[in-house]
Amino acid sequence: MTTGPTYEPLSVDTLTRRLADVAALAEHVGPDTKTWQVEEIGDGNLNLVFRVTGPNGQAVVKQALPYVRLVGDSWPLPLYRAFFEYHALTRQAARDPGSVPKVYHFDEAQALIVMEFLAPHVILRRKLIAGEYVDTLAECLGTFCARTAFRGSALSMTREDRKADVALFAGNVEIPAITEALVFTDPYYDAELNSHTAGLQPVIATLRGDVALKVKVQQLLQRFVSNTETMVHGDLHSGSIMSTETDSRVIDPEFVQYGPMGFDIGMLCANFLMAYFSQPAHRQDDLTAYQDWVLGVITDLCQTFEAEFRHLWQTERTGILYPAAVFEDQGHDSTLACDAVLADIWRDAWAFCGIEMHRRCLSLAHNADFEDIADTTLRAALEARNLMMGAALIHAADTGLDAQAVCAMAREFNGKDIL
Ligand code: SR1
Ligand code: MG
Repeated sequence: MTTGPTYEPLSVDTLTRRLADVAALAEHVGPDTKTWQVEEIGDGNLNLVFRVTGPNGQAVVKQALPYVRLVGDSWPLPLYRAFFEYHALTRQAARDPGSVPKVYHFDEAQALIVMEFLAPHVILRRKLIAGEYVDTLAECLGTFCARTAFRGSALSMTREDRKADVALFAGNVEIPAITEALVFTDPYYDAELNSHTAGLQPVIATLRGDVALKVKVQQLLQRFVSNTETMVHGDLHSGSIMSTETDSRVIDPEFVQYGPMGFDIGMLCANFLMAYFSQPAHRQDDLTAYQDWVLGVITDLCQTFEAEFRHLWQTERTGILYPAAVFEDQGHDSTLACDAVLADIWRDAWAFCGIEMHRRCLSLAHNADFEDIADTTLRAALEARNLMMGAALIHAADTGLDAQAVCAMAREFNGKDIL
Protein backbone atom coordinates (compact mmCIF):
# COMPACT_ATOMS: atom_id res chain seq x y z
CA MET A 1 0.00 0.00 0.00
CA THR A 2 1.35 3.44 -0.89
CA THR A 3 0.35 6.62 0.89
CA GLY A 4 -3.28 7.45 0.24
CA PRO A 5 -4.76 10.77 -0.80
CA THR A 6 -6.18 11.44 2.67
CA TYR A 7 -3.59 12.85 5.05
CA GLU A 8 -2.84 10.73 8.07
CA PRO A 9 0.10 11.17 10.42
CA LEU A 10 2.63 8.37 10.39
CA SER A 11 3.77 6.55 13.50
CA VAL A 12 6.67 4.25 14.29
CA ASP A 13 4.20 1.36 13.97
CA THR A 14 2.59 2.36 10.66
CA LEU A 15 5.45 3.90 8.70
CA THR A 16 6.86 0.69 7.21
CA ARG A 17 3.46 -0.54 6.01
CA ARG A 18 2.41 2.84 4.65
CA LEU A 19 5.68 3.66 2.86
CA ALA A 20 6.54 0.13 1.70
CA ASP A 21 5.85 1.04 -1.93
CA VAL A 22 7.92 4.21 -1.99
CA ALA A 23 10.70 3.06 -4.29
CA ALA A 24 13.07 5.87 -3.36
CA LEU A 25 12.89 4.86 0.30
CA ALA A 26 13.43 1.15 -0.43
CA GLU A 27 16.38 2.08 -2.64
CA HIS A 28 18.17 3.91 0.16
CA VAL A 29 17.17 1.66 3.07
CA GLY A 30 16.82 -1.78 1.52
CA PRO A 31 14.15 -3.65 -0.49
CA ASP A 32 13.00 -5.98 2.31
CA THR A 33 10.70 -3.93 4.52
CA LYS A 34 10.91 -6.59 7.25
CA THR A 35 14.46 -5.34 7.89
CA TRP A 36 13.45 -1.71 8.38
CA GLN A 37 13.85 -0.16 11.80
CA VAL A 38 11.91 3.02 12.45
CA GLU A 39 12.61 5.57 15.18
CA GLU A 40 10.99 8.95 15.81
CA ILE A 41 13.87 11.38 16.20
CA GLY A 42 12.09 14.74 15.91
CA ASP A 43 13.03 17.25 18.58
CA GLY A 44 11.77 20.34 16.78
CA ASN A 45 8.72 22.46 17.48
CA LEU A 46 6.54 21.50 14.53
CA ASN A 47 6.91 18.15 12.75
CA LEU A 48 7.26 14.39 12.94
CA VAL A 49 10.75 13.20 11.95
CA PHE A 50 11.57 9.50 11.57
CA ARG A 51 14.83 7.73 10.87
CA VAL A 52 14.44 4.55 8.84
CA THR A 53 17.39 2.15 8.97
CA GLY A 54 17.95 -0.97 6.85
CA PRO A 55 20.75 -3.02 5.32
CA ASN A 56 21.37 -0.51 2.50
CA GLY A 57 21.49 2.58 4.72
CA GLN A 58 19.29 5.18 6.32
CA ALA A 59 16.79 7.84 5.31
CA VAL A 60 14.77 10.53 7.03
CA VAL A 61 11.00 10.78 6.69
CA LYS A 62 9.76 14.18 7.74
CA GLN A 63 6.01 14.76 7.96
CA ALA A 64 4.16 17.92 8.83
CA LEU A 65 1.50 17.76 11.55
CA PRO A 66 -1.69 19.81 11.20
CA TYR A 67 -0.82 21.74 14.35
CA VAL A 68 2.18 23.20 16.19
CA ARG A 69 3.76 20.23 17.96
CA LEU A 70 5.23 22.43 20.69
CA VAL A 71 1.80 23.77 21.66
CA GLY A 72 -0.66 21.07 20.57
CA ASP A 73 -3.82 20.98 18.46
CA SER A 74 -5.05 24.26 19.94
CA TRP A 75 -2.70 25.91 17.39
CA PRO A 76 -3.58 24.53 13.94
CA LEU A 77 -0.95 24.92 11.23
CA PRO A 78 -1.30 24.16 7.50
CA LEU A 79 0.20 20.98 6.13
CA TYR A 80 1.28 22.94 3.05
CA ARG A 81 4.55 23.80 4.77
CA ALA A 82 5.94 20.48 3.50
CA PHE A 83 5.25 21.66 -0.06
CA PHE A 84 7.17 24.88 0.53
CA GLU A 85 9.99 23.07 2.30
CA TYR A 86 10.33 20.70 -0.66
CA HIS A 87 10.47 23.57 -3.15
CA ALA A 88 12.93 25.48 -0.96
CA LEU A 89 15.22 22.45 -0.71
CA THR A 90 15.30 22.03 -4.49
CA ARG A 91 16.23 25.68 -4.98
CA GLN A 92 18.85 25.70 -2.23
CA ALA A 93 20.41 22.53 -3.71
CA ALA A 94 20.64 24.25 -7.10
CA ARG A 95 21.96 27.54 -5.71
CA ASP A 96 24.51 26.03 -3.31
CA PRO A 97 25.08 22.38 -4.30
CA GLY A 98 25.77 20.02 -1.40
CA SER A 99 24.53 22.44 1.25
CA VAL A 100 21.21 20.73 2.05
CA PRO A 101 20.01 17.11 2.40
CA LYS A 102 19.16 15.34 -0.87
CA VAL A 103 15.43 14.89 -1.43
CA TYR A 104 14.46 11.32 -2.40
CA HIS A 105 10.67 11.60 -2.52
CA PHE A 106 7.90 14.13 -1.88
CA ASP A 107 4.25 13.31 -1.17
CA GLU A 108 2.14 16.45 -1.08
CA ALA A 109 -1.08 14.80 0.19
CA GLN A 110 0.74 13.21 3.11
CA ALA A 111 2.86 16.37 3.64
CA LEU A 112 5.97 14.26 3.79
CA ILE A 113 9.49 14.40 2.44
CA VAL A 114 11.85 11.43 2.30
CA MET A 115 15.39 12.73 2.36
CA GLU A 116 19.02 12.01 3.03
CA PHE A 117 19.94 11.01 6.57
CA LEU A 118 22.95 13.15 7.41
CA ALA A 119 25.52 11.08 9.29
CA PRO A 120 27.48 11.53 11.45
CA HIS A 121 26.11 15.07 11.54
CA VAL A 122 24.43 16.35 14.70
CA ILE A 123 22.49 19.53 15.40
CA LEU A 124 24.98 22.40 15.60
CA ARG A 125 23.30 23.92 18.67
CA ARG A 126 24.20 20.76 20.62
CA LYS A 127 27.84 21.07 19.55
CA LEU A 128 27.97 24.72 20.57
CA ILE A 129 26.52 23.91 23.99
CA ALA A 130 29.04 21.06 24.37
CA GLY A 131 31.95 23.32 23.41
CA GLU A 132 32.85 21.39 20.26
CA TYR A 133 34.76 22.98 17.38
CA VAL A 134 33.56 22.68 13.78
CA ASP A 135 36.10 23.33 11.04
CA THR A 136 34.86 25.18 7.94
CA LEU A 137 31.64 26.19 9.74
CA ALA A 138 31.94 29.86 8.77
CA GLU A 139 32.93 28.98 5.21
CA CYS A 140 30.00 26.55 4.67
CA LEU A 141 27.42 28.91 6.14
CA GLY A 142 28.81 32.15 4.70
CA THR A 143 28.85 30.59 1.25
CA PHE A 144 25.33 29.22 1.69
CA CYS A 145 23.94 32.59 2.80
CA ALA A 146 25.69 34.52 0.01
CA ARG A 147 24.77 32.10 -2.77
CA THR A 148 21.14 31.71 -1.77
CA ALA A 149 20.80 35.48 -1.22
CA PHE A 150 22.39 36.39 -4.55
CA ARG A 151 21.13 33.57 -6.78
CA GLY A 152 17.57 33.88 -5.43
CA SER A 153 17.42 37.61 -6.14
CA ALA A 154 16.77 39.93 -9.07
CA LEU A 155 20.56 40.32 -9.32
CA SER A 156 20.62 36.86 -10.84
CA MET A 157 17.21 35.40 -11.71
CA THR A 158 15.31 35.98 -14.92
CA ARG A 159 12.17 38.10 -14.68
CA GLU A 160 9.99 35.09 -15.46
CA ASP A 161 11.55 32.74 -12.91
CA ARG A 162 11.58 35.38 -10.24
CA LYS A 163 7.95 36.47 -10.65
CA ALA A 164 6.83 32.82 -10.69
CA ASP A 165 8.85 32.05 -7.57
CA VAL A 166 7.72 35.11 -5.63
CA ALA A 167 4.12 34.16 -6.47
CA LEU A 168 4.69 30.51 -5.51
CA PHE A 169 6.21 31.24 -2.11
CA ALA A 170 3.68 34.01 -1.37
CA GLY A 171 1.33 31.09 -0.68
CA ASN A 172 3.31 30.29 2.47
CA VAL A 173 1.22 32.51 4.73
CA GLU A 174 0.80 30.86 8.11
CA ILE A 175 4.39 29.75 8.67
CA PRO A 176 6.05 33.16 8.20
CA ALA A 177 3.14 34.50 10.29
CA ILE A 178 4.71 32.63 13.22
CA THR A 179 7.87 34.68 12.71
CA GLU A 180 5.91 37.91 12.36
CA ALA A 181 4.38 37.23 15.77
CA LEU A 182 6.99 35.34 17.79
CA VAL A 183 10.06 37.18 16.52
CA PHE A 184 8.96 40.71 15.71
CA THR A 185 5.95 41.39 17.91
CA ASP A 186 5.47 39.24 21.01
CA PRO A 187 8.78 40.11 22.74
CA TYR A 188 7.71 43.74 22.90
CA TYR A 189 4.43 43.29 24.79
CA ASP A 190 2.90 40.93 27.30
CA ALA A 191 1.79 38.31 24.75
CA GLU A 192 -0.09 35.26 25.99
CA LEU A 193 2.48 32.65 24.96
CA ASN A 194 5.52 34.58 26.23
CA SER A 195 7.72 33.32 29.02
CA HIS A 196 10.96 34.55 30.53
CA THR A 197 13.45 33.66 33.23
CA ALA A 198 12.61 35.06 36.68
CA GLY A 199 14.64 38.14 37.45
CA LEU A 200 14.59 39.60 33.94
CA GLN A 201 11.67 41.96 34.62
CA PRO A 202 13.81 45.15 34.85
CA VAL A 203 15.44 44.41 31.49
CA ILE A 204 12.10 43.62 29.88
CA ALA A 205 10.67 46.88 31.25
CA THR A 206 13.63 48.76 29.75
CA LEU A 207 13.12 47.15 26.31
CA ARG A 208 9.35 47.64 26.24
CA GLY A 209 9.77 51.21 27.49
CA ASP A 210 12.12 52.06 24.63
CA VAL A 211 9.74 53.49 22.05
CA ALA A 212 12.54 54.25 19.57
CA LEU A 213 13.57 50.59 19.73
CA LYS A 214 10.01 49.40 19.11
CA VAL A 215 9.72 51.76 16.13
CA LYS A 216 12.91 50.28 14.66
CA VAL A 217 11.66 46.72 15.21
CA GLN A 218 8.39 47.52 13.46
CA GLN A 219 10.33 49.07 10.57
CA LEU A 220 12.23 45.79 10.31
CA LEU A 221 8.95 43.85 10.40
CA GLN A 222 7.75 46.11 7.58
CA ARG A 223 10.82 45.10 5.56
CA PHE A 224 10.32 41.43 6.46
CA VAL A 225 6.72 41.38 5.20
CA SER A 226 7.14 43.74 2.22
CA ASN A 227 10.62 43.23 0.82
CA THR A 228 10.90 40.29 -1.57
CA GLU A 229 14.60 40.64 -2.37
CA THR A 230 15.45 36.95 -2.28
CA MET A 231 14.27 33.51 -1.21
CA VAL A 232 15.24 33.31 2.45
CA HIS A 233 15.51 30.13 4.51
CA GLY A 234 13.47 32.01 7.09
CA ASP A 235 14.53 30.11 10.24
CA LEU A 236 18.31 29.85 10.05
CA HIS A 237 19.26 29.16 13.66
CA SER A 238 21.79 26.69 15.03
CA GLY A 239 19.02 24.06 15.30
CA SER A 240 18.58 24.29 11.52
CA ILE A 241 22.20 23.30 10.89
CA MET A 242 23.76 19.85 11.18
CA SER A 243 27.52 19.51 11.49
CA THR A 244 30.35 17.06 11.87
CA GLU A 245 33.84 18.18 12.93
CA THR A 246 34.47 19.35 9.38
CA ASP A 247 31.19 19.69 7.48
CA SER A 248 27.92 21.57 7.91
CA ARG A 249 24.55 21.33 6.17
CA VAL A 250 21.42 23.43 6.37
CA ILE A 251 18.06 21.77 7.08
CA ASP A 252 14.40 22.70 7.70
CA PRO A 253 13.54 25.55 5.31
CA GLU A 254 9.78 25.38 5.91
CA PHE A 255 9.75 29.06 6.94
CA VAL A 256 10.85 29.94 3.41
CA GLN A 257 9.55 33.13 1.82
CA TYR A 258 10.85 35.91 -0.36
CA GLY A 259 12.30 38.43 2.06
CA PRO A 260 15.24 40.74 2.78
CA MET A 261 18.73 39.55 1.81
CA GLY A 262 20.07 40.31 5.30
CA PHE A 263 17.54 38.14 7.13
CA ASP A 264 19.24 34.72 7.18
CA ILE A 265 22.74 35.93 7.95
CA GLY A 266 21.42 38.21 10.69
CA MET A 267 19.47 35.38 12.37
CA LEU A 268 22.50 33.14 12.12
CA CYS A 269 24.83 35.68 13.75
CA ALA A 270 22.29 36.06 16.57
CA ASN A 271 22.48 32.35 17.26
CA PHE A 272 26.27 32.48 17.47
CA LEU A 273 26.03 35.46 19.81
CA MET A 274 23.60 33.56 22.04
CA ALA A 275 25.98 30.59 22.03
CA TYR A 276 28.72 33.06 23.07
CA PHE A 277 26.76 34.67 25.91
CA SER A 278 25.54 31.34 27.31
CA GLN A 279 29.00 29.70 27.46
CA PRO A 280 29.91 30.69 31.05
CA ALA A 281 27.12 28.37 32.24
CA HIS A 282 28.30 25.44 30.13
CA ARG A 283 32.05 25.31 30.88
CA GLN A 284 34.87 26.70 32.97
CA ASP A 285 37.87 25.09 31.30
CA ASP A 286 38.65 26.62 27.94
CA LEU A 287 35.84 29.16 28.33
CA THR A 288 37.82 32.05 26.88
CA ALA A 289 39.23 29.97 24.04
CA TYR A 290 35.81 28.67 23.09
CA GLN A 291 34.13 32.07 23.30
CA ASP A 292 36.93 33.51 21.13
CA TRP A 293 36.31 30.73 18.61
CA VAL A 294 32.57 31.51 18.48
CA LEU A 295 33.26 35.19 17.81
CA GLY A 296 35.82 34.13 15.19
CA VAL A 297 33.06 32.14 13.47
CA ILE A 298 30.97 35.33 13.27
CA THR A 299 33.78 37.40 11.72
CA ASP A 300 34.74 34.61 9.29
CA LEU A 301 31.09 34.00 8.41
CA CYS A 302 30.57 37.65 7.52
CA GLN A 303 33.87 37.83 5.66
CA THR A 304 32.98 34.71 3.62
CA PHE A 305 29.51 36.06 2.90
CA GLU A 306 30.89 39.36 1.67
CA ALA A 307 33.67 37.79 -0.45
CA GLU A 308 31.29 35.28 -2.08
CA PHE A 309 28.64 37.96 -2.69
CA ARG A 310 31.24 40.22 -4.36
CA HIS A 311 32.47 37.29 -6.45
CA LEU A 312 28.93 36.51 -7.64
CA TRP A 313 28.38 40.20 -8.33
CA GLN A 314 31.33 40.17 -10.73
CA THR A 315 30.61 36.80 -12.34
CA GLU A 316 26.85 36.12 -12.26
CA ARG A 317 25.10 39.51 -12.35
CA THR A 318 22.72 38.58 -15.15
CA GLY A 319 19.36 39.56 -13.65
CA ILE A 320 17.25 42.71 -13.76
CA LEU A 321 19.34 44.79 -11.34
CA TYR A 322 22.54 46.78 -11.94
CA PRO A 323 22.99 45.53 -15.52
CA ALA A 324 26.42 45.59 -17.12
CA ALA A 325 24.93 47.91 -19.78
CA VAL A 326 24.74 50.63 -17.13
CA PHE A 327 28.21 49.99 -15.69
CA GLU A 328 30.91 47.73 -17.18
CA ASP A 329 29.80 48.11 -20.80
CA GLN A 330 30.43 51.85 -20.44
CA GLY A 331 33.82 51.23 -18.85
CA HIS A 332 32.48 51.92 -15.35
CA ASP A 333 33.36 49.81 -12.35
CA SER A 334 30.23 48.72 -10.43
CA THR A 335 32.04 48.19 -7.11
CA LEU A 336 30.40 51.26 -5.60
CA ALA A 337 27.00 49.78 -6.40
CA CYS A 338 27.96 46.46 -4.82
CA ASP A 339 29.23 48.35 -1.74
CA ALA A 340 25.84 50.05 -1.45
CA VAL A 341 23.88 46.80 -1.78
CA LEU A 342 26.07 45.14 0.85
CA ALA A 343 25.73 48.14 3.19
CA ASP A 344 21.93 47.73 3.06
CA ILE A 345 22.23 43.99 3.68
CA TRP A 346 24.39 44.53 6.79
CA ARG A 347 22.15 47.34 8.07
CA ASP A 348 19.19 44.95 7.98
CA ALA A 349 21.19 41.94 9.17
CA TRP A 350 22.43 43.51 12.42
CA ALA A 351 18.94 44.70 13.30
CA PHE A 352 17.41 41.26 12.57
CA CYS A 353 20.21 39.82 14.68
CA GLY A 354 19.25 41.96 17.68
CA ILE A 355 15.57 41.06 17.31
CA GLU A 356 16.33 37.31 17.21
CA MET A 357 18.42 37.74 20.39
CA HIS A 358 15.35 39.19 22.07
CA ARG A 359 12.78 36.70 20.98
CA ARG A 360 14.68 33.59 22.11
CA CYS A 361 14.58 34.85 25.69
CA LEU A 362 11.20 36.57 25.74
CA SER A 363 8.53 34.93 23.57
CA LEU A 364 7.60 31.30 22.82
CA ALA A 365 10.29 28.80 21.70
CA HIS A 366 13.40 29.65 23.69
CA ASN A 367 16.73 28.09 22.75
CA ALA A 368 18.55 25.33 24.60
CA ASP A 369 21.71 27.47 24.87
CA PHE A 370 19.95 29.37 27.66
CA GLU A 371 17.10 26.98 28.54
CA ASP A 372 19.52 24.19 29.54
CA ILE A 373 20.98 26.41 32.30
CA ALA A 374 19.36 25.03 35.46
CA ASP A 375 20.59 27.85 37.72
CA THR A 376 18.01 30.50 36.88
CA THR A 377 19.95 33.30 38.60
CA LEU A 378 22.92 32.63 36.35
CA ARG A 379 20.64 32.16 33.32
CA ALA A 380 18.95 35.51 33.93
CA ALA A 381 22.33 37.27 34.26
CA LEU A 382 23.56 35.82 30.95
CA GLU A 383 20.26 36.45 29.17
CA ALA A 384 20.33 40.06 30.40
CA ARG A 385 23.67 40.63 28.63
CA ASN A 386 22.23 39.07 25.49
CA LEU A 387 19.04 41.13 25.65
CA MET A 388 20.80 44.44 26.19
CA MET A 389 23.27 43.74 23.40
CA GLY A 390 20.29 42.92 21.16
CA ALA A 391 18.89 46.39 21.89
CA ALA A 392 22.26 48.02 21.22
CA LEU A 393 22.45 46.23 17.87
CA ILE A 394 18.97 47.32 16.82
CA HIS A 395 19.83 50.93 17.71
CA ALA A 396 23.25 50.88 15.99
CA ALA A 397 22.39 48.77 12.94
CA ASP A 398 22.21 51.78 10.62
CA THR A 399 25.58 53.23 11.71
CA GLY A 400 27.72 51.08 9.41
CA LEU A 401 28.48 48.29 11.91
CA ASP A 402 30.77 45.50 10.76
CA ALA A 403 31.41 42.07 12.27
CA GLN A 404 34.51 43.24 14.15
CA ALA A 405 32.54 46.01 15.81
CA VAL A 406 29.74 43.58 16.68
CA CYS A 407 32.23 41.17 18.27
CA ALA A 408 33.80 44.04 20.23
CA MET A 409 30.30 44.91 21.49
CA ALA A 410 29.77 41.27 22.49
CA ARG A 411 33.00 41.27 24.54
CA GLU A 412 31.90 44.48 26.26
CA PHE A 413 28.42 43.12 27.14
CA ASN A 414 29.94 39.80 28.23
CA GLY A 415 31.76 41.71 31.01
CA LYS A 416 28.67 43.58 32.28
CA ASP A 417 26.63 42.87 35.39
CA ILE A 418 23.26 44.11 34.23
CA LEU A 419 20.89 42.75 36.89
C1 SR1 B 1 5.71 27.67 17.06
S1 SR1 B 1 7.16 27.41 16.21
C2 SR1 B 1 8.37 28.14 17.18
C3 SR1 B 1 9.67 28.30 16.53
O1 SR1 B 1 10.15 27.05 16.06
C4 SR1 B 1 10.67 27.18 14.75
O2 SR1 B 1 11.86 26.50 14.61
C5 SR1 B 1 10.82 28.66 14.52
O3 SR1 B 1 12.05 29.13 15.00
C6 SR1 B 1 9.68 29.19 15.30
O4 SR1 B 1 9.81 30.55 15.60
MG1 MG C 1 12.79 24.16 12.11
